[in-house]
Amino acid sequence: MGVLNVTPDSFSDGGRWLDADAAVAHGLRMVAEGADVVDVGGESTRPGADPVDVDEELRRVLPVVDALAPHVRVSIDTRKAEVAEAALEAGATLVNDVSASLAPVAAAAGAGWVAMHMQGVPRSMQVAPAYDDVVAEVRAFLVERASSAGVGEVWIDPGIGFGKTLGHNLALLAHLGELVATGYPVLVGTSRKAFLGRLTGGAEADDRLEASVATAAWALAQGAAMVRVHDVAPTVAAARLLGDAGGAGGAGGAGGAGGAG
Ligand code: PMM
Repeated sequence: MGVLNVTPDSFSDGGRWLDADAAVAHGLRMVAEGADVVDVGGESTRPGADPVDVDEELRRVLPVVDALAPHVRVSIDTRKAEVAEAALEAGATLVNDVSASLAPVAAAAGAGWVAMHMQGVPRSMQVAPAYDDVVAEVRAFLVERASSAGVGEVWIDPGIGFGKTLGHNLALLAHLGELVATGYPVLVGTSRKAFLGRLTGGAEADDRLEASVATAAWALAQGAAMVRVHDVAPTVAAARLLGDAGGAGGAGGAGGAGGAG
């Protein structure tokens, strides 16, 4: 899943694809590089981000969804029912839902749905994340949402960085197998995230490529069925390498990033 943020303020690519033509061109480039899905988002969910109103979010995403949908599976990354509905009408077929609350919208349209775990809301979620047992709590939340969704195609996502400390993120990655064991296909997004900066001695978002690819490969090897990434070509190369080596639980399966070579 290639990330396409049509926003002025996303943490790593904010402002780069705000122009619809540039965004579409970038989406097509990711398809050429091997993305199976392009995830279009018009509201940044980075820690501390301000919410965007519906009209502005629609203005950002709809032309891009419309232009990309004939070429690739498009997911719409939104927390708003109106935006999800309009994007599905424009050709998106997957709702990437960081609020884990839009199942009825996906169900009504016969679309797929990604339920992501988040503790709190983006504006304040990194202030004081707290869990007794992060893996058990995230797993229970996702299974509850997924099993009551009434949607045919449900993905679950631990929401790396969404109301989580470095320790919480690492625990979820280390125990990803517990999410895979639920039987729902697992999506994981580590790409360029802040915890990778901390692990690599303060690397800025643009300098987190190796850490992003390494953690994506780790997730695939643990059985994740899809990874959400900014850098499609190197991630597909890593996924193929894992597939060739027989080491990726998810890279060769349905929805795997690039498939096994
Ligand atoms: N991360 C971001 C946005 N949307 N969706 C899912 N399903 N999983 C994620 O981990 C996720 C997401 C934040 O990253 P960005 O600002 O680079 O898009």
